[in-house]
Amino acid sequence: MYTLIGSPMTRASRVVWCLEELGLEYKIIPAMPGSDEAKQYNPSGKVPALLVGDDVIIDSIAICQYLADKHGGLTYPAGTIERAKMDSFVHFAADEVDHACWVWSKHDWIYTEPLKAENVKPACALEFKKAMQHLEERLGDNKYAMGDKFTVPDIILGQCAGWAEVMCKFPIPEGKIADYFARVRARPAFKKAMSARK
Ligand SMILES: N[C@@H](CCC(=O)N[C@@H](CS)C(=O)NCC(=O)O)C(=O)O
Repeated sequence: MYTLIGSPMTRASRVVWCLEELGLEYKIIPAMPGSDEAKQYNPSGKVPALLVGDDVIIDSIAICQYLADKHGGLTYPAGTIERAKMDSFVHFAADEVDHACWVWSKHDWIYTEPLKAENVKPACALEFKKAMQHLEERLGDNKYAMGDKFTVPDIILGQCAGWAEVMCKFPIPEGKIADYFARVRARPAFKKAMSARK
């Protein structure tokens, strides 16, 4: 039984999705970002965090990759070409896609007014658009990032898609990209992760 720290309204939803994909037992302590409860587990107050015995793992991607490695699903063995290519997708998701959504969010509803900079949000929308063009090239005709196998980057990209569309109002390109996001988000484990938000 794993204990996940973090409201499922946050990046903790990635971990819930991962836990569901792997068929693992878990409970959620729905701590809000920056709360005293979150700081009990991660001094920065950031969520998610995962309790593993006496250890705490922080960062949604590190947690998902740990679970995937430990339970032998959603990934490839370290040191293989497939793993390197999969990790490259994960870094793309974090650097190009999550980053655009995160900076947009800071300049929309997280920062106080004096910290919000003009033109940052349109710049984030542009970065997201460029990322989607790159994603389309990288996906080709693949079903998932790595082909027929659903892996960790599909979770990160799939969660970012909802964030981008619903919160940031970034347009999702029709065709291969919209179809890819619809495909990953149609998975039963994603639907269970979304139901944890209610
Ligand atoms: N790279 C980290 C980012 C964690 C993060 O920033 N989480 C947000 C909620 S989605 C948070 O806790 N924000 C509070 C803060 O930045 O102080 C991850 O993927 O877990």
